[in-house]
Amino acid sequence: MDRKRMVNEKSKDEQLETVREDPESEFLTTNQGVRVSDTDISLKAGERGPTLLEDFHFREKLTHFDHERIPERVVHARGSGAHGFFQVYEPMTEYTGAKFLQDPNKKTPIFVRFSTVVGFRGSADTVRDVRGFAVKFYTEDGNYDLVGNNIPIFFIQDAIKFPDVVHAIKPEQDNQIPQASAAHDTFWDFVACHPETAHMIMWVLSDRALPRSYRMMQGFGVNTFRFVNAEGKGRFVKFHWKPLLGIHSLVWDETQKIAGKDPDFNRRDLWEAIEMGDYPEYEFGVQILEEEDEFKFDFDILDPTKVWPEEDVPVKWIGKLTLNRNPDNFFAETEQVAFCPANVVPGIDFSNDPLLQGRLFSYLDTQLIRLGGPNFHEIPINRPLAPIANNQREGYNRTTINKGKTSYFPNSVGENLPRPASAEEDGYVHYMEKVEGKKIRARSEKFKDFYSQAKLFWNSMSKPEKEHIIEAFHFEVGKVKDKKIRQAVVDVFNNVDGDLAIEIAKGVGVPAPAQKGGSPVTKESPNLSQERSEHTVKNTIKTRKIAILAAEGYDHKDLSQVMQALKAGGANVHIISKYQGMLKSSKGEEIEVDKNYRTTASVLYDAVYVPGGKESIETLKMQGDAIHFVNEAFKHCKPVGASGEGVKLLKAANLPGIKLAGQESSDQVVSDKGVVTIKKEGGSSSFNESFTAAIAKHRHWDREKKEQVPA
Ligand code: HDD
Repeated sequence: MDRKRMVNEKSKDEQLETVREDPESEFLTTNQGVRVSDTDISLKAGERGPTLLEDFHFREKLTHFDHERIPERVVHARGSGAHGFFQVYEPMTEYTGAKFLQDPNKKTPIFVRFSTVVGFRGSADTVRDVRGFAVKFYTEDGNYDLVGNNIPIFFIQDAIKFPDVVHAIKPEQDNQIPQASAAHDTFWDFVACHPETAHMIMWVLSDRALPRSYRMMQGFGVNTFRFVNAEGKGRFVKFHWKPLLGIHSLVWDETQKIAGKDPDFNRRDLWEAIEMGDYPEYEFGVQILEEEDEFKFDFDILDPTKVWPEEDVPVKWIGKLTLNRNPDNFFAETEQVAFCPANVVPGIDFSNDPLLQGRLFSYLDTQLIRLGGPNFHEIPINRPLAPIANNQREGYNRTTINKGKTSYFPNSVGENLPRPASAEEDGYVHYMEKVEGKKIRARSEKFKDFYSQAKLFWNSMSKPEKEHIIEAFHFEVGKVKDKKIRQAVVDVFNNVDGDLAIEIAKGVGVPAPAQKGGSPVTKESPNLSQERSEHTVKNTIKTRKIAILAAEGYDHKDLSQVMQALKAGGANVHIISKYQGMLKSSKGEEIEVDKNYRTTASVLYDAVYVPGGKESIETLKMQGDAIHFVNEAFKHCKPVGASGEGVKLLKAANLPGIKLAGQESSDQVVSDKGVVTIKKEGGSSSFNESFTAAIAKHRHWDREKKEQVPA
């Protein structure tokens, strides 16, 4: 008897279709299916009389509403989901028996949920935080969950400390302040008391914690797992996701402003990209380590606060994930989806990483309270495509109607079924690792090196990235009220890099360490840096959002040809003006305004362009909003372009240290630190090329005088 079902790209969608309801095709009914004749006025004893208990529709409607909330996730409460599929590039038979990693023609359905960690369900998207990157693969062998983050390491080494770190970082227990932020006393006290956090803190204070988009961030399995092939040979692995659009971040000032202007920024970005057919794609990578190499490194490969530097263990890119469908219902899918790192399929196994070992317990446990009992695997989004057959019965919300007499094994009444499967029949057989040791509460010696990789990370950063980390320390630790904690943090980071500690101290009002310290590590690993990483794509403007500022009397030819060039490169372009509606060009053509200054802001765009048109520019020069738009984009190191009269708006904005088109011949493009200008109006392919190249770079950090801009 073969328990297999064929799985293809559509299988999950088809399964979900069986429970979808189309609201438009039905009369309004109660939950008992009785058609309702009035849902606006409750049943009363007389027009002005009391409401009657017998109004079953009223009672059902309110009762249901009263019970509509379930507990939010204790961490990762705010998230956004999407459907898609996964395809492997070539058979991975040598390394793993996992079926979904064998056939390049097979598309395995997946559901992904991206999340922030600390904030409540309604908190803003763009806070400084780790992002969750959880993928559920609906494989023919059952569900496989890869529950990762966008940072490859973790705060702590042992799961027993998870409640402590989460309590410390969440809003403080007496007053529930602050929301979705690590910038408070209890968290930094935790850091100072736990130097094992040093490496993770470097990542969390880096640009990694401010992703421009879920579509532009990496993902990591973090823990060490195992691949096991059909012969039973095991190898250690670490998992990676790499976005095909490159790895890009926001800047801190921008994230704070976006949190007010559009708290759904990342959620909206993901939703809109999928709606527009700009399907996010990520390559799947594995670092594979032979068992005999387990002790070859100066770190312990089971320590989740350490990376395996890509220079030492290269990433093998083995497949691709595509997100191509938005959920139909946020609650049913994104809220009720339940991930668990213990959900593995034959060919994938665990390591003794002590953080992972605890995770294997915690997720199922948390779902029991969050989703109200042990039957949450029956919720459609969680239901595997592989058939379920076991003797587990009953419990809250059981929907399966198990037929037959028996609910135990072995049995003679029910033909001894369902029975365990052998390895040949795809039964999951745990990897037979030899383990011996005393029962002991201890960690291995190499776990105690807390600083070498924090220093490796610091060494690998570009200059602007280092500056951002220092500024982040100034913000986060500067908000700590207790001076002792601020000092203790400086002292911890003096073990990483003495100069860094001096810089932190300078910003947070405590003395630099008496003795300059630091880890002796001099090595660099460029792929740890977003700016230096070979994974950071800087040759496409696909899906970038570009603002065009214009007013009545704009130059239509100028605007249209730049807009067309940007659209041809795959960018999304918005016309922005004081009022929505139609704008008239200098020659009478018309164009529709997408947003006005009240409904948008420069922080919601990747670049800004100002076309010519004398009258339009005269108007814009008198609008503080337009000048501010340009200034703010400039300050956030975004590409800024202008042509013809448009250059005059940039002049009025007073961009410090920037050369604009002026003296040159009219068709010469002037490109200075991402500010691209040309005197001529009406189109130039060389302008389009330079501006496109500037946008593809995403940010231009070399604007040394940007601090002078009052935005
Ligand atoms: Fe966790 C949720 C990722 C350590 C306990 N975790 C959760 C989610 C992600 C991660 C992405 C959200 C899943 C979703 O979208 O529903 N967690 C990680 C990573 C970790 C990690 C990459 C480090 C390697 N987590 C970790 C530890 C524990 C937990 C050490 C406990 C011992 N995590 C949980 C949890 C959550 C959770 C309490 C909250 C909601 C849920 O599980 O479903 O069980």
